[in-house]
This record gives sequence, C-alpha cells and structure tokens, in this order.
Amino acid sequence: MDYYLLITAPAREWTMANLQRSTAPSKAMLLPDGAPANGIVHLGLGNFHRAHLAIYTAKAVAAAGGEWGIAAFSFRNKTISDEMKSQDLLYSVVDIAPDIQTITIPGIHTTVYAGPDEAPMVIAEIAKDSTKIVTLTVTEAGYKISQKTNGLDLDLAEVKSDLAGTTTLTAIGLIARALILRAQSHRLPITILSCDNLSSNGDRTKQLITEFAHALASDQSQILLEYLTSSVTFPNSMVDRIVPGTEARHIEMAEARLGVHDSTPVPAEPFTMWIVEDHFAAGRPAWEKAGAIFSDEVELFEILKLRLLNGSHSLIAYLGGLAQTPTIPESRFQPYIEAAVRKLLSDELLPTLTVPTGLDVNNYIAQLFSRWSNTVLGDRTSRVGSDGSTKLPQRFAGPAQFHIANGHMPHISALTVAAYLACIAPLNGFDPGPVAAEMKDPSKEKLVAIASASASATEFVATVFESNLIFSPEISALPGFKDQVVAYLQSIIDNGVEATTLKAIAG
Ligand code: CS2
Repeated sequence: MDYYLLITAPAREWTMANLQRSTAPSKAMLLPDGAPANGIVHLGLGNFHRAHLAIYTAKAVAAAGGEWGIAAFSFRNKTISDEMKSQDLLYSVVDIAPDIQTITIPGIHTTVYAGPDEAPMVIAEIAKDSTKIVTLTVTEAGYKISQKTNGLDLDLAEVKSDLAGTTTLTAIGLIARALILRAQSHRLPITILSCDNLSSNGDRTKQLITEFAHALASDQSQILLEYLTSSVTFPNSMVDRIVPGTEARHIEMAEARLGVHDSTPVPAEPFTMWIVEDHFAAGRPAWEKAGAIFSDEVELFEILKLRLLNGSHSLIAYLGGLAQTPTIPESRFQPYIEAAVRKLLSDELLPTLTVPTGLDVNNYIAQLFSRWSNTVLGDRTSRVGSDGSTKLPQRFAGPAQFHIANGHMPHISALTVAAYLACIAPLNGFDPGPVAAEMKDPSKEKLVAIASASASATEFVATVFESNLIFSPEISALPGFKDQVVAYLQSIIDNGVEATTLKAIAG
C-alpha cells in the first residue's frame, strides 16, 4: 500500500523517514505531467477534516483506487499546514478508546494551502478540470448565515468585500469565484459537499452560493447562476466523530505508539459515521468501502444527530462551563447535568424526531453517553461551548418552536440558552469562571457589549433576542420562551448552576 497505512500499537519499528518513503503519493495520484491529481479540494484544514474525510478517502483509495488526492486549504490557521509540510504532508490520527489507542496515517493530502494570500491558488485548483469535488468543514460559523434573513449575511464586511472581488475571506465567496472560472472555461460538472453540522447542509450551501451569485455584478451573476443550475450538485450529508483539539498529551501518546515525533497528530474517538446522498456530478471515491453509508434519508439522520448529540453536547458544555468542569466527561458525570441531559432527550428532543428506518434510538442514546464518557480522549468543555451563537439555532430552534406550538414550555432548552448567555456574556457582577472564559464566539463582542449596557437580565435577554444575534425573529418571538430564559439566567446568578438545573428539571 503506497499512501495509506494502518498501524496498530506497538509499531515502534517505524521511523518518520521510512514512513515518508512508504507514504509518498503513488503514481495513481499523479497526472501524466507529474502534478498531483487532486480530485478533491477541501476547505477547512482542521482536526475534524483530518480525522474524518481524510480517513474515509484514504481507506476508499486504498481499497478501490482512483485519482482522489486532497488539496486542502485553511482560511486562517497556518500552523497545521506548516507542520504538515514539514512532515511531507503526513500526520497521525490517534483513535483513543479508554482501553486502547490505534494509530492511522492517512497519507492522502497532496498539497496544503493556508491564509488569504494563498486563496487565489485554491481558486485555481478548484477551477482545474481534474477537480471533481469541493468538500467543506468550515464550521457553522464559516457559512456567514444571518439569523435575521435566514440567508447569507450581506451586511457582513467579509461578505461585502468578497462580493466586490477585492478579497476571498469566506468559503462561499471562494467557491463562487472558482465556479465562475470553471463556467468560463471547460464547464465540466462538479460537486460541492458540505461536511458541517448544519441541517440540510448541501441545500443550505447551494442556497448561500445562489444568494451570493444574485448579489454579484450582472454579467458574473448570470454566468454563475446558469452553471449552478446545469452542472453543480450539492449532496446533503451527516458527519459524526468527536475530534478534540490537539494537546501536548496527544502528541506524547502518538509518539509513544509511533516511535517517531509527529508535531501535528489528531486525537479522535474510535466512533465514526458518515451518511451521504449519492448525488455526485463528476464521480466520487468508493467511500462506501470505508464505511460511509449512501442513503436518501440523510435529512432524518442529520436532524437526529444535530438534536440528540449536538443539542445535548451544548447543554453539557454550558452547564459544565458554569460548574467549572474543564472536560466533557467530567461535566457529563455531574449527576444533575446527566439528569438534565436525560430530561432534554426524553421530553424535549425525542418527541420532535422521525427516527430513520432501522435505527435503534435507545441504543443510539446509550452509545452517546458512553462516547461522552471517554476520559482518556478528554474532549474540552470550552471546545463544545465555542461558537454557540451559530450552533444553538441549528440545535434548539426547531424543538422550541415545536413545543411552544403544542402549549408546552421546553424548560431544558431555555436553560441551555440561559447557561450559554451566562458563560459568554456575563452580566455585571457575575463571574462564570475560567472554563467559560475559554469559550470563543463570533458574536461574543456584541453580546458582551449588550450585557454591560444592561441593567437587568430582563433587559439583556430582550435586547439579545431583538438583535437576532442567536435566533431568528420567529424564535425570538415565541410566547414565553424569552421570559423562561430570563428566569433561568437570573436564577443562575442568584442560586448557582446546580440549583437552577434542578429547578428546570422539575419544570
Ligand atoms: C460538538 C461537535 O462542537 C460541537 O458543538 O457538538 O463538534 C461534535 O463533537 C461533533 O459534531 C461530533 O460529530
């Protein structure tokens, strides 16, 4: 096998030097002129991509061949790409179960780019006729969705300057520019595949690129709109694997098992899942050989995962942030947090779902609790708590709307929003502590400004809901929901997180 290795510990006879030789791109991944065959261009070179799509693609190519090298681009983070370059584009994925660790080296990347200066090279890469698929893991925040309009946020400075053609700062802008080049040259079909936690992520990406196209100057607008209709597909997909950020202890774990130093390994849970719609305009790797499931029920899986896994994850993270528990397992093992999660699942999330055919939901939930309990993986509370303003609407808007329309107050959902606000934008005089302080959020600055200008929890939550920084106007206006968030926020400040959670569980 030339470009994919599965190494199970202990494999100390390997050295980085012989790894590099054995994992150099094979001839199958080179074009006749010797250039790498990047069938896939990926946007978002973070740990999730490196432990998910990269592994599926490496395994598929190892099993079934094909010219499917990945050229990957990071919009901001130069560190990962520099480290990968210094290791001949290799890195290890450490599957961390509580009792065993396994190392996989997916030598599937052929080129890496990083930073706004290199965006034009990525556009050129996508425009090549050999590129068949563009994949994205840019996180919820990377799509630049406005809750106010439920579409592309045309008021954002980055979106405006991408539209003007002076920059390429957004994923949507970058893809749009590249598609225009394709439309003006060979016009070959291409697939855009979102691998982010958005509901109907393919349809959503299509909608945002189409809105970008409408907002362009008229000649380019026309070219792009026609090409989108005739030659571009956007399959929906559900992705799942818990992948924390890399810490020093993960580097040590990788080195202990590999016998060589890898400066950029990826820690990941052993569980992995990928459900994809089979709508590829120009072919795809044999991902089914690597365990991907092609299905027409992607949307059901996606909503189920976004609510049961990700919605509960947010609750665990914000209660854990206030409880000062730095990891997800430590948070989830607090008895009152576990009780809140169970109540959220049974009373507020499960009733809103249609379970996909053949899925045993009790088993799925049992598996979630065991995945959240992986103390050796040690996923951080602050990682899951980051970017809540772009995650909460995906996870809680539907359920909140459903219950209030049926005359019930979703108490634990309201508690989640209150705990989020208490962590990200504490009111004057309240200190949520260091775990919450590590949580980042694109709306943090605005929320903090609103908090410091507010005289009470009532005024704060009212201004946040009016600003549509988190929820759409419909969700912000749901009768009683805002007041319940105010009540729990005030109670967190007055009585602490545990007492407030117990109150919310009692309803
Ligand atoms: C997490 C996800 O960041 C988050 O909010 O819920 O990254 C989660 O770990 C993945 O979606 C698991 O597939």
